[in-house]
Amino acid sequence: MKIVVAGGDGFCGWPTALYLSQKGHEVTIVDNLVRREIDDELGSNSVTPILPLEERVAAWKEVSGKEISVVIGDLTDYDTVAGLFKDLQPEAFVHFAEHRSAPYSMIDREHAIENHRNNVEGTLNVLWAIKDYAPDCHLVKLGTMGEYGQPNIDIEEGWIEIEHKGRKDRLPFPKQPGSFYHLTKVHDSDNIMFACRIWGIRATDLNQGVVYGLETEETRLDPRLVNRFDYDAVFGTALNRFIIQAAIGHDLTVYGNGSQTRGYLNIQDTVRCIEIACENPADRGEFRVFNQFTEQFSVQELAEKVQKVAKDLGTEVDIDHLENPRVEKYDHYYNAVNTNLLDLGLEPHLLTDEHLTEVLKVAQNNTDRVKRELVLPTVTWK
Ligand code: NAD
Ligand code: USQ
Repeated sequence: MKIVVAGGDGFCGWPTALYLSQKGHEVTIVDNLVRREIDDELGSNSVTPILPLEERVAAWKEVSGKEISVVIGDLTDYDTVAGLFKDLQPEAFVHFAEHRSAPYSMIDREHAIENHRNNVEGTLNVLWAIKDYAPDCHLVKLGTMGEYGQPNIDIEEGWIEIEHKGRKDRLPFPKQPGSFYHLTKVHDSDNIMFACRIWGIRATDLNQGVVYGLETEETRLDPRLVNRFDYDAVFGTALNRFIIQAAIGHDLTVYGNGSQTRGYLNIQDTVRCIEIACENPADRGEFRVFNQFTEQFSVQELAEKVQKVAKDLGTEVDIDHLENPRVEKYDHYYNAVNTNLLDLGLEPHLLTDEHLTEVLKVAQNNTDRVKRELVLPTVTWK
């Protein structure tokens, strides 16, 4: 298939582009490299030394013999987006290209607005360009499990059957997101659902949980293909942060009592989920939602797993319960459905000590790149 991977220079996008290319798909990466600019803004960096995008893609060609095309472009620029659809006529457009950090969106008013502008405007441009230039293209859009929040009922996959005053309907599942970033994903979902309904666009909204891990089969082929690995308190995510904290002998930073529970998945499953979505497109006019995670954990459980694996490797780390910089629920009910992707053939890589050990060793080999001052959170929700 001809597939565009928007955001293909990022943590999820890069290994996905390699995986799809390895599988024989014709892949074009579109990215404006803003994530690298944000590293400069925050004084941050990837723990792994990632090469510039052109060099990564050249290394891939050398290693695999396969070519990935690159367009340096911004999805908020409509001429760029329209040109992509006109020229390439992709069968699938995989859309990772958003600002994805909850703390980043909560820094101040300007960051909240820029987060909304980038994410909502980019997705609107993609929807209009599909309508105008490639109406059969399947939009595969990365949403987030965080759109639902933590309701006191089971979380369904996008839709819920409701009986109200004797009448029934299948309605969008209620959304209670926990940051301005997570809100942008809700707005995207609404806009995509509307576009499917009025224009007959085909779309799959992948409500992804927190992604952990680093390497995939393809990134392991050559050090120049290594994936990015965030650890700072703004872009680093829970489990990956704990692994890097263990590597540098830092206390594990559990926020509050650690009972906050979320859906998680291995980066190796992210790439497969994208393949499954692309190869099983939504129908014309269908707005399809898959919950993309494989297991549920509280942050306390994750910290304890990392603590144990670090100890087995000879490093003792403590778990520190920091005052929570966020406003979020503790001791809440959490049970989310995730059967759609399993039914289409996903075979999850579950979280094992072996996996944690592999990633911890990579972190230990790169501790000189970690800036300790970026580990503790400074952005608060209040
Ligand atoms: P990332 O920040 O590492 O990558 C995003 C990429 O998109 C970056 O390379 C960035 O330069 C690019 N980008 C951003 N705005 C753009 C624009 N306007 N035009 C062109 N390129 C742009 O993030 P990630 O971790 O790879 O996440 C990818 C997607 O998956 C995001 O939409 C995110 O919300 C979603 N997601 C991520 C996780 C996770 O744990 N990492 C979990 C759930 C959902
Ligand atoms: N947490 C800690 N300590 C830390 C970091 C996080 O206890 O050092 C806690 C948070 O308070 C939260 C949970 O871990 O309860 C998850 O936080 P996170 O930073 O790992 O994830 P989140 O902010 O939700 O965002 C990440 C990605 C985002 C994606 C989302 C999926 O950055 O792009 O949308 O995971 S989900 O969580 O399902 O919404």
